[in-house]
Amino acid sequence: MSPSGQGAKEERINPEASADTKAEAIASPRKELALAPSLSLKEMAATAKKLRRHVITMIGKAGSGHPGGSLSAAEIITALYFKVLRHDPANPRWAERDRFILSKGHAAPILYAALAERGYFPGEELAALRTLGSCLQGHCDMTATRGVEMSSGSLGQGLSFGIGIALAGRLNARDYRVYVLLGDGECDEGQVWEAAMASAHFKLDNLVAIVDHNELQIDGWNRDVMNLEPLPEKWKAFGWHTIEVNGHDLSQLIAAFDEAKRVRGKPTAIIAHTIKGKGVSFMENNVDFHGKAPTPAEMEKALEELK
Ligand SMILES: Cc1ncc(C[n+]2csc(CCOP(=O)(O)OP(=O)(O)O)c2C)c(N)n1
Ligand SMILES: [Mg+2]
Repeated sequence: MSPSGQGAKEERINPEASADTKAEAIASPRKELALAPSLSLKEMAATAKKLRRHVITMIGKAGSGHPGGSLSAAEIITALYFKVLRHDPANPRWAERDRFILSKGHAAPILYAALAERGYFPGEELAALRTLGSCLQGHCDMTATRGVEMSSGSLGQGLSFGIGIALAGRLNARDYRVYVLLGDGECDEGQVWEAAMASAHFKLDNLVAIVDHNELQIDGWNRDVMNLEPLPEKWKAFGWHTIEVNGHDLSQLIAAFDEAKRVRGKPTAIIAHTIKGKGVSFMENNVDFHGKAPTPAEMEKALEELK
């Protein structure tokens, strides 16, 4: 859709848009922001481990939460928040920021850990996970937490929300990008596929869906609950540029995000093969830790493994 002739609508959708920024965005290539810490892959791997330690400590202290799907996403979240996203923790509502939407909202602890490490709020807040009145609720609450873009937890909705933001970006001639992290079990939801179809229909090349493909959901293996395969072929058939990566390999993830930036005329799906509970031996591939906190003894053992 042409950005011209949309003035009245644009102002309604996004009153922050100014004529100057619109012209700039159209004329020049996307400006990256030099705010991301320039970390080596080794330092990023250490960061992912640090985020995992936060997840264990937060959920252990809270006595409830979802460790499995938080741990499987540690490298995905690290790649995004420490490398890929154009964002400014000092200005979470910056109009030009890339948007990250955690559609699998039960994995909030891994997002909170990254937001704290990037300075959206003090790290001490992490200890208040799931307590009454805390800014860190069990599932994402955009009204409570600085840096959270969407209230999520009811699975299936994040991609639709992402489409809205991606379309608004196009209407307002902004060059931000939109990233949505989905669970693979979440892909059982019909709304995901309606959104997948719409994203391709609208040729949203500013939209990236990442599927945390850890093969497990709440009740067991996907293949037993609802067979999803062949998952990459399904995204392709829905019109998406599709990339498969090892979701624990930061260089593969970063390369996939770079590739997605170069794709024109279609959205990109990154199928990230991961291990649920990754990094803690007794949680790995263990459905029991989908939504169960470690006991104090388990917490100690987990933190020992994550040293
Ligand atoms: C609409 C909806 N139905 C059911 C649930 C309950 N629920 C929470 S997590 C989950 C399983 C999600 O599995 P997956 O998307 O694979 O997440 P991950 O393995 O990454 O934790 C379910 C069914 C929910 N949150 N929302
Ligand atoms: Mg899963």
